[in-house]
Amino acid sequence: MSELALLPAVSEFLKRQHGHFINGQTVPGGGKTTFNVVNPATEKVISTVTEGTATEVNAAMEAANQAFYGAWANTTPMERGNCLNRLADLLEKNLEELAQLETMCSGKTIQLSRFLEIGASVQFLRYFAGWATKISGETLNVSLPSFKGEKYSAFTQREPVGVVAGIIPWNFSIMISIWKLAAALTCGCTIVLKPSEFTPLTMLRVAELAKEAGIPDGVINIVNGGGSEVGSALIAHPLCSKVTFTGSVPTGLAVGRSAMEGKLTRVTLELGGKNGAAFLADLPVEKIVDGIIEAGYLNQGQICAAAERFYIPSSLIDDVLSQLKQRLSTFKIGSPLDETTEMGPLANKAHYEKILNLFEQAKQDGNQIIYGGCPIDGTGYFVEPTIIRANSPDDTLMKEETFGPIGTFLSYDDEEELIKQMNSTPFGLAASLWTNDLSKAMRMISRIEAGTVWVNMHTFLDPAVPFGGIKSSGIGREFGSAFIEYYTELKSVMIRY
Ligand code: TXE
Repeated sequence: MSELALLPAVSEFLKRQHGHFINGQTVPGGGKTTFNVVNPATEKVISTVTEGTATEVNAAMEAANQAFYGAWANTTPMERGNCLNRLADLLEKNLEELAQLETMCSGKTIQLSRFLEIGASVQFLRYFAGWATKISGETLNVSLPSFKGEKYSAFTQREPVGVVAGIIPWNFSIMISIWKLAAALTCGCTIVLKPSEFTPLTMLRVAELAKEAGIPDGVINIVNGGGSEVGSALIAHPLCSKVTFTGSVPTGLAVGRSAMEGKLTRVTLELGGKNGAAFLADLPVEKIVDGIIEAGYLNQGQICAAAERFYIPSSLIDDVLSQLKQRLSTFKIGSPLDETTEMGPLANKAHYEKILNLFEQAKQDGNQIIYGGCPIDGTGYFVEPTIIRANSPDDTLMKEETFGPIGTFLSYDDEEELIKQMNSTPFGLAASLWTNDLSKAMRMISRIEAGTVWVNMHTFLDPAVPFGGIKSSGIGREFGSAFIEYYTELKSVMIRY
């Protein structure tokens, strides 16, 4: 197979001078600074974007605030849901254009862009659309004494928090934006999104589709630019009522601090970590190998919930690693625009350099590199899928998030020790347990410190199932009904009569 030809709409879109999307309009931006969007597969500049300034940040926040008290407040819950459903229809209609655009910016294989960035976004939009008509409070029994026959009634109601600032990483620029946008809009909030400076384009196109879907001007705004400029200005803005962030742990800590510092702005942080996957000895080796590939290597490992620490029974580890090596050696690595490619480049140069440093670190720690551990010669930020056998739980690659196609392995003999190892991290986003012994799995689940525990699966995010981290992997939950708490305030009403 060869590379897909870009759709004319994609080539045209890339040629435009990009900036922002504010109050229903595409805005080139008045700032003097521009930054380049680089295709990580070719290292070529494919587009330029004007960096946002205080002017765009202010205009976007003002527009979102006006829509919050105006057009969006006047929209019925049913119509809010309909808007999200119409946006889902338009994403489906423009699936190929959006998928190609995203692949050009992030290096994600075209199949993943189609299936996850757009396909899953459509599902999430439809799920959240359904919530618009179902967000409600409760009636309460009051226990105050009645001296003169007076009576009381009390109820709670959920009210949207206001203007939300959504700060988005580069690994799933559409899907993660949609999680935040759909949650905000269905609750009656409006949003200003700041995409990552590495993947600033596709949401600009999605915002145009949102307008076509009939979402009123100002409800969705996009301001592009750097984290310490645009990102922190959004958080500090007086009209910002809530921050929702997905990204790295150090940036998440800084975002959380600045949100709290100014005016106790509500904040949800979905951070990464160092997720563990534990395989029990009852499983056949082939099933373990399938599980490792599913858990650790999808999208070049650039998934916050991906597993990075793998625990394998001592009796099986040699066979597992030798079969895994064989399987990884057959991976088709190449252009992400080729439909048969299984592994594309890393998403950007900074991340590529970080991964090369981690390969060096593994060597310095005396780890055994069973497979990979090198960049791939030629153009593009390609690295080999890598298997590392660690010596101890204290090795760097057992502790630090790589966010790359690197599985680090330790063997174990004792299941009590295994639980201890799984929990020996300051992080707790997700974990998986792999076994046919469901009774054993059920007993282990509650002992594993993670926001999500998968059994015989990994990295499946379903709109109905809450997602978020414990320990240093974050605060708050997305999806399910849990998200409502984070986008609404609970108002209590008491009436004496
Ligand atoms: O992420 P950041 P970066 C890891 C991955 C990667 C490393 C750095 O290992 O190599 O983090 O990537 C915005 N105030 N992950 O720098 O810094 C920033 O502009 C407000 C794992 O891209 O977390 C971007 O929009 N915003 C991770 C977003 O925050 C700020 C996913 C995320 O950037 C800001 C991505 C500030 N002070 C990278 N500084 C995961 N686990 O999901 C930056 N930003």
